[in-house]
Amino acid sequence: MPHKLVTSVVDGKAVEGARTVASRNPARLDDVVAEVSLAEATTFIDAAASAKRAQTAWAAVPAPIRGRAIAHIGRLVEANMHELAALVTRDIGKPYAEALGEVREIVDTCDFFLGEGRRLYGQTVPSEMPDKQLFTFRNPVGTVAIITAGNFPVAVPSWYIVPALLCGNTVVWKPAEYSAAVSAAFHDIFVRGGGLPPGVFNVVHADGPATFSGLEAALEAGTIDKVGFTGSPEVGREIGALTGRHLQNACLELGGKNPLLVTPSADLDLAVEGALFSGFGTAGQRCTSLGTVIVHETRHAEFIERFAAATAAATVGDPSGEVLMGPLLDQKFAERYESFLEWIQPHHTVIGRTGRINADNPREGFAGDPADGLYYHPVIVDGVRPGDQIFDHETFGPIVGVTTYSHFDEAIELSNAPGYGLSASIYTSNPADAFAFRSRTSAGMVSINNSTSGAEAHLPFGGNGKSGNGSRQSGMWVLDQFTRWQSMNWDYSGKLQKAQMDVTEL
Ligand code: UN1
Repeated sequence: MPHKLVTSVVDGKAVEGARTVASRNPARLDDVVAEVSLAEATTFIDAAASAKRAQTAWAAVPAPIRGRAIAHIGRLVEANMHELAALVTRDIGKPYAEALGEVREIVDTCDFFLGEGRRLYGQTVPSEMPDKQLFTFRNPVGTVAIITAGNFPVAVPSWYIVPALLCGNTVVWKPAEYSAAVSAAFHDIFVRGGGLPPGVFNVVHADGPATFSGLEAALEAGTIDKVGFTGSPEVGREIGALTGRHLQNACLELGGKNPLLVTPSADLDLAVEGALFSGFGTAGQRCTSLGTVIVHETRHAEFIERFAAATAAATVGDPSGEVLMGPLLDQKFAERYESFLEWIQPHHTVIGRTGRINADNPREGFAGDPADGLYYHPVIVDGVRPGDQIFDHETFGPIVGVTTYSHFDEAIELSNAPGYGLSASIYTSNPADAFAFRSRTSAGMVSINNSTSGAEAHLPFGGNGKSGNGSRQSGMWVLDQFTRWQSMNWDYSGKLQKAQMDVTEL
């Protein structure tokens, strides 16, 4: 298949970098999806300056008209849904049905925010003095740098970019290098669909070091006012430190080590289905993927037996077909995942085969169709405990730990022990357990009798602890990321009334 050169777009113009890298289809490594021209730090700096220049005029467009631009973008995405989803599948190996769901999430996000353009409410507030009125307004933050991962190459960026634009901000987007082809298609649809003037939405394809130095210089120059980042906790800490030094509060959405509790009253069929989907769907590469099943000791044997059988029957293979999981995202992730496999300890019971699927004998271990890509076996590791790396850290791959508990308090403690706090679920038919879990989990998102994955586009999305700094995306909650409150008071008494000093006493 032909592949194209993907370049950065700054101020409406294509900008090439000094070197190119190939972005490959992880399901067929000989399929080069795009050659990506990698930008230097200066391109990022130029993009931020261009966003800054474009921002005043964009903010002056009435919010309902910006909402109309978002509506047009949503329609164009919808009209190109299948092509975009097929490109997601080819670029990162996400099974087609999931890729289509991901593209639909952009449409959902546009649907939500097109109305927000007519609703970007402020308040009228009573004053403590007569003949004086108080008001609040939402102002755009200014210019926004968005740095996103490639596991959700279009839905998650839309969670930032759609509300940022709607609120009157301009954007510099740095997508993952390994999802450059679909990122370029997304950018093109947004700019064309929204009729966005040059500089309003810039895209910079760059590696980590160029992005970091470009971002630092732009923060220094005052051309970036807000940073949104979805990615690993390690990089999130660096972004948090960098933005903190510039007195900014980044929106950080980081990883998860998401627990799933199976209580004595759980419906085991449902729990197994949920564990299978959130453990191995997207090959375990969602930030909401299942990390550890915490199962009551009386249900452990039965759960393991059923979960192992369901996993053995799961289809691994060509993501353009109907499979539970395709390949890992990219060579870099495959290598990282392989190093995590070394965390398996002698006291663990490994169910299934670890590592790459053997192309010569694909049915060895769990079933699979390896083709010539980054296919791995789904694996269950029973007997993990706090202190084991596999219990404590996110693996970002198709591996699920299992541990047991005897008392409910112990289950809660185990579920919070790794120090993340993104998504957590409990399977129970006891409402008291469900509500106790909700109030005691560290997670920002809780599921009752549902898997850890599958957030909807209009609910607050985000985590605590190592999963983020408490910022929330999606729905009306994200407006607080992309606007700043301004207050105004208007005194029409014709005299100086001094707050706190001239208050009428009752
Ligand atoms: C992510 O992995 O970065 O809830 C986001 C879910 C998805 C979003 C995951 N809708 O699993």
